[in-house]
Amino acid sequence: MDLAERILAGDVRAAARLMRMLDDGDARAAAVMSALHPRTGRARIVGVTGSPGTGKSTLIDALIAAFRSADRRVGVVAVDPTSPFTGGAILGDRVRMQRHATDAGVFIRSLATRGRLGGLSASTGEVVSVLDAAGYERIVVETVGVGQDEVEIVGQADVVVVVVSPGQGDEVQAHKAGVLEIADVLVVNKADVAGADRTARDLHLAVDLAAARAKHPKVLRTVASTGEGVPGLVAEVERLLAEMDREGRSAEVARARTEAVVADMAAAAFAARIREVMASDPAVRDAVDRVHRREAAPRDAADLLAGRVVAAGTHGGGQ
Ligand SMILES: Nc1nc2c(ncn2[C@@H]2O[C@H](COP(=O)(O)OP(=O)(O)O)[C@@H](O)[C@H]2O)c(=O)[nH]1
Ligand SMILES: [Mg+2]
Repeated sequence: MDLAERILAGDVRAAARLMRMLDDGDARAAAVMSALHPRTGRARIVGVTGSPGTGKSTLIDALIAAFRSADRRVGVVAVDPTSPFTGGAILGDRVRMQRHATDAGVFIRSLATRGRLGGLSASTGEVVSVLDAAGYERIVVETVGVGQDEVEIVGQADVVVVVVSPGQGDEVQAHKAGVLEIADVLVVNKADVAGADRTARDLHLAVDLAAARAKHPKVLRTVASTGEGVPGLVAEVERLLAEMDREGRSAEVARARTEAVVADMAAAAFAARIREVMASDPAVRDAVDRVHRREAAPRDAADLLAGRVVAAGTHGGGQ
């Protein structure tokens, strides 16, 4: 069996291998992705976002267990811009979710953001596609909720879970409008901690005040570290997914996701070409030299560079 066939058969190692190839920019990955594409589109994406430390990773660990007991295969993509390559959060998440490490029905992948197009790592969409093709029915994407990332995840997830915890009062206050706009479900995690009641009350109030909006998210309480409240969260997520299917909204979200994947890919292609043209085009090099000597402004060289890249297209060489 070739790599695509192994992935379609649900082979975890084959999926991991393709993801490494994508990370490394291995040119052979593209053909495998193309072979997988017709067999994708079944997975549902659950975005989990919120400030650092609210308990998202702990909650996802509990969610995995809940989805598994309902016999669903679960993929997790943790996107953390604060951990560029190694270290803290990524290692922490791995260790935290370690108890699922030997379960072939669970696949956990940590990605660092590459700082493109609003926060999600450029390959998040590809990783989701690989998991989708490999038969993971629920894919949970964890992003740190800081402005842009939140906005980005909304366009790509079927259901967005916003996690808040007590003691971030002022912050919740400040972001309330934005949080309400993107949340399909609001979770007050750390319900075991003082102040949880107040946080939940504040959110309820805000939801009611914004009742005219399209979304009217439920406010649920969880204790991620013990699993308390998690079955209720899973039930609400599944209810929302079923409702979307009935109302035909799943297709719209899937279309938006496709658009984001294509845009990210095009952006990556342009970024690669920019570096190539910068290094190889004598006129561009001259322009940069003039900027360096303060004889021209950076904008002049950037305009020239952009023009040369567009004129050459993205298939001029490399990639
Ligand atoms: N008391 C309490 N602590 C929690 C709960 N959920 C998570 N934590 C702790 O909060 C800290 C941050 O959790 P983490 O999942 O890494 O948060 P993330 O940054 O949002 O992913 C960790 O020390 C967790 O053990 C909870 O429900 N109650
Ligand atoms: Mg985390």
